[in-house]
Amino acid sequence: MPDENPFQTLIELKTGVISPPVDHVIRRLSDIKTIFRDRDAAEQALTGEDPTVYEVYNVPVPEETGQLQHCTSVIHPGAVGDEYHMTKGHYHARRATAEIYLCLRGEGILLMETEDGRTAHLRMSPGTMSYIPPFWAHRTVNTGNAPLVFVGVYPGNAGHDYGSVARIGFRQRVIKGPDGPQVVAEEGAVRR
Ligand code: M6P
Ligand code: ZN
Repeated sequence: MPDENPFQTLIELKTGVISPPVDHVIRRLSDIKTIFRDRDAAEQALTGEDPTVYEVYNVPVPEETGQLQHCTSVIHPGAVGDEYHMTKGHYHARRATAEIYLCLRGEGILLMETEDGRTAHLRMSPGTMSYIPPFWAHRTVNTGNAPLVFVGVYPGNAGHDYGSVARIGFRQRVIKGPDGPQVVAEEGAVRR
């Protein structure tokens, strides 16, 4: 029996802000500094202000099968050393769950990989709708000069597993190359 009512939120397309106000997560550089390859550049950046790297606006929905989590993410432009601002990245705790990203603003690259070593990436720009299949870890990188704003939709019971990415790291990075953003293989061993 239905025990919930339909509802609607409004996304400000330029900023990604959702109203009425929803859960708001702010990730500052101090929270995620270890994800960047140039640790010295990260420490150097932290001697000044502690910049906001990205924000997530999460519409609260029960974490249950059948539900659809949905949120906006806003990755602010910038870099740590030669590496663009990016999200922590995660697998879904329930691995067999997919996700869709609809880009509203900005330019970016969606990095993906599987536990058995496959890698992929997709360019994001306004209007692109990217499909992250089940079992693929995902991390989003802002390669432009404006905020990268996108909507994410995923199963209610998917959950976030950050531990695996933190332990293993991502096999690909996006760095500033002479001709623009470059996707490069992570140097050295996969585990660190
Ligand atoms: C997208 C979705 C969210 C995720 C957010 C930030 O909006 O995938 O589920 O939380 O990006 O990414 P992360 O959780 O890896 O920091
Ligand atoms: Zn996800």
